[in-house]
Amino acid sequence: EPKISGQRGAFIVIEGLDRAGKTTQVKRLCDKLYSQGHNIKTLRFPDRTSPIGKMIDSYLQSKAEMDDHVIHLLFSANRWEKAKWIVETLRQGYTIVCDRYYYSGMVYSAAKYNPTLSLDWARAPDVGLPRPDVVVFLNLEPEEAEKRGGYGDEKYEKKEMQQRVRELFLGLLKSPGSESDMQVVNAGESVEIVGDRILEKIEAKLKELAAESSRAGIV
Ligand code: NYM
Repeated sequence: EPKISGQRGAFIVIEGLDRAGKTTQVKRLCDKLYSQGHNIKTLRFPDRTSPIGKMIDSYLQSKAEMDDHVIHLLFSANRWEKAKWIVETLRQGYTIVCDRYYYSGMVYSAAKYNPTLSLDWARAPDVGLPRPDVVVFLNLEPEEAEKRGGYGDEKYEKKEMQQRVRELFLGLLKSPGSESDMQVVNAGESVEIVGDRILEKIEAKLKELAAESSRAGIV
C-alpha cells in the first residue's frame, strides 16, 4: 500500500561492471528496505520487455547489428520509456531500487572509443531524466572479476572492454557534474559485507533526504 504521509520515495541506483553482483545486491537491498517498512519497487535497465528493450536484447545477444550511436539512443529511449512511471511511483511514496541507469549508458558506449561518440555526446540524450537520490557504484578489481569465472557471452563482456568501462566509471567520480555524487563500494568482499556497506551509504542518504525538501530533481 502506498504511504499516505506525503513523503516521496527515494530513487536509488546500483551501478557497476558486469559480474560485480548488482542483481544479487539489488534483491538483498529491496528485502532489507522492505523489512524496514519502505514501500519498494524495482527496475532494471535495459528493460528488455518493451519493444525497444527487445531490440536491445537482440543487439546484446549479437542477433542484430547496429551502429554505435543507434544502440546508444535505444538504451536512452529505454530509460525515457520509464521516466514518467519513475516520477509518479516516487510521488506515490514508493522507493525505487534500480539496477543500472544512465551512468552505464554513458560509459559502455564511450568505452567503444568511436571518434564521434564521446562521453559528452553519450550523456546528452539522458539529460532531463529523473535524477537519482543515491547512486552506489560497485567497484570490482579486474583480477577479482576474472576469479568470478570470467564473463558471459553477451556483447561487452570482454576483458578489455570491461577495463575501459571501469576506468570511465572511475573517471565519472571525478567529474564536476552530478556523477561525482556516486558512492563507491568495493564489490570484492563477501555478499554480506558488500550488502552492509551499500546499506550504510543508503541509510545516510535517506536520512538527509527525509530532512530536505521532498521534490525530486532531474539529471
Ligand atoms: N548497457 C546497459 C549499456 O551498454 N548501456 C546502457 O544504457 C545500459 C543500461 O547492457 N553489459 C550494457 C551493460 C551490460 C548490458 O546489462 C546488459 P545487464 O545488467 O547485464 O542486463
